[in-house]
Amino acid sequence: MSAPAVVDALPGPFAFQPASTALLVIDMQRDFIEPGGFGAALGNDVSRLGGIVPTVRRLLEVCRAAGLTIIHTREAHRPDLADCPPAKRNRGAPSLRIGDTGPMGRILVAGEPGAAIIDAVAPLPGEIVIDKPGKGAFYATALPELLRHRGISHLVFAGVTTEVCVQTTMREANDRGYDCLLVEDATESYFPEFKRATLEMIRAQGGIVGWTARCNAVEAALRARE
Ligand code: C5J
Repeated sequence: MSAPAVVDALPGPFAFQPASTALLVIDMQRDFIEPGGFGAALGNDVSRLGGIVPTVRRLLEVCRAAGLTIIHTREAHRPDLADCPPAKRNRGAPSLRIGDTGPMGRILVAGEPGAAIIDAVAPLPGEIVIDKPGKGAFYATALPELLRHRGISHLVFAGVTTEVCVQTTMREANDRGYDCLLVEDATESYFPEFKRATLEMIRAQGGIVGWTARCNAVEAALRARE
């Protein structure tokens, strides 16, 4: 077996073999990043999220070149909303609820313009795209089987939002035995304090949920193997 990539991470080095590692890019969708979507309907300033797009794009390029499995997720429901619990749809007081029609089509519904991944980080042909009805990507999806069939043991995380779908999926993965790295500058939240707290709680107590590192550190680790 060739030498692993070793990332300068916190709370310590994160070592992985590209062939048994997947990059999970969580929910880089118009509904969260652009005005008029789900994030905005919940009252959030969505402009913060656009700042990570160049870094997510760079991370994708680096991981593609190194041969990692690339997986994109979308939070998206069936058009009949059969997979959207009423508790989720009725929560809070958004200006538009899941399934309502907004400027980018029906909110968080698969196939609608708003549910699409933004062009700058769009999946390439052949990359895996998973629609998930929950916050966590392991719930009610084929992700567990996909990872098992490919012999994946390590996961690198990017996407939005840090403390909701990214953290939920990372915790699901951690409990299933995956070693997980969250790329600090390739994830964002509507709430900077929630992002900061999430990064800290993930890597606290010796990495109780996993590791964190900047994109440059992942890139340097992969280049060192070349
Ligand atoms: C949210 C997500 N924030 N992708 N979804 O509702 O984090």
